Amino acid sequence: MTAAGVPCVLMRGGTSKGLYLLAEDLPDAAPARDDLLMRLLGTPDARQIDGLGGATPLTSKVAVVSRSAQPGADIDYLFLQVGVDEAVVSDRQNCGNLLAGVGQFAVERGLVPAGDPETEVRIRMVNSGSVALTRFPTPAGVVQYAGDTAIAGVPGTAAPVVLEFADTVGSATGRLLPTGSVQDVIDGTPVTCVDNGMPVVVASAESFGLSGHEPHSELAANQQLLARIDRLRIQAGALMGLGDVTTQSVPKTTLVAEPRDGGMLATRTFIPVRPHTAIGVLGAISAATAVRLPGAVGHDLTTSWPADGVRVDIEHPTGHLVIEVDVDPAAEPPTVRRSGVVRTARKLFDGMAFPRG
Ligand code: NQM
Repeated sequence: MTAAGVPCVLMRGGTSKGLYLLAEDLPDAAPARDDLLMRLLGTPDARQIDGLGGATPLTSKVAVVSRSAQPGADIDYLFLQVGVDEAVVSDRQNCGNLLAGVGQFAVERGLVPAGDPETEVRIRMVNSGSVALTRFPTPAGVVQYAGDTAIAGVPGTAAPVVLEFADTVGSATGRLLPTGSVQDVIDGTPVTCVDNGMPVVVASAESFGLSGHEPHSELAANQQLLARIDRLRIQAGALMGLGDVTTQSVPKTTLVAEPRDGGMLATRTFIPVRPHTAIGVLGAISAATAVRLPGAVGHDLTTSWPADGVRVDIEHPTGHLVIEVDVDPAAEPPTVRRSGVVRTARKLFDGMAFPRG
């Protein structure tokens, strides 16, 4: 007998891909919901051969969307990171990439009305409680995915999706500097642990014997490096108040270095242990926030940055991510006024998905 189908959209959001579902189409109880999502994506299995997952953390993601009851928000977006080879589903992080498709999904499912020529949707990111604003083209009230905006890591072009963030500080930990220090030393490695939308451990590539410009494949093949990253982030997670993060998707680790390609900061990011082919949106915002703070690891890399500038051009293994982060590093403690990014998204499939029985 075939299990009942679940209505869902498969969408690329930024440099990630995942299933977008209405909360009302999923079981209310988290264990039953997570079990269903794992059966839809084909988890646990390194190839996710019997499901819709793409066999990497960046393509094993879910957005659960509903109308919001919170004043100041139109819809609620719960992000769930679904394991690939491990049977885990985590709600402990945001995803700024899947976020890029949430507004369009909400319009197409009738949760919010479309404007003309564009629509703005205020999205409560349930994982952290903060509200993001998304703006995308809807000429004549119809979502337009095609456009001429290119983002690194995605072939071709698509319609621009503007994302603006506020109140991202302490998304998972409650504090911008969750260890209480701007710099800590873990196993002899200086780190800055930060949380401005994503808990991230920032370390210098040099302290790992790297240039920070290695291709993704070289990092992915370096088992010693990955084991060291894992040890570091497990200890950092405990220091950041996240408890035992052994099976959790946060904190991420970002290694920083001098830029080489006209950007402002070179990065190599691990999510949480596998290397990222690019860098996450909120991960980038957090890493850029960290290096702006005097005393932080990587602050020496920012000496040529404009003191009051908000635009940060971040180099990553497949190109650049340009973000905006407005930080007041002189405040005590340092404050973040706002941040933002331009992404694109594309609907790939809309229909019924059938979970493994
Ligand atoms: O940091 C990857 C991604 C992400 C998360 C990850 C993200 C973000 O590239 O906002 O988008 O850090 O696991 O999609």
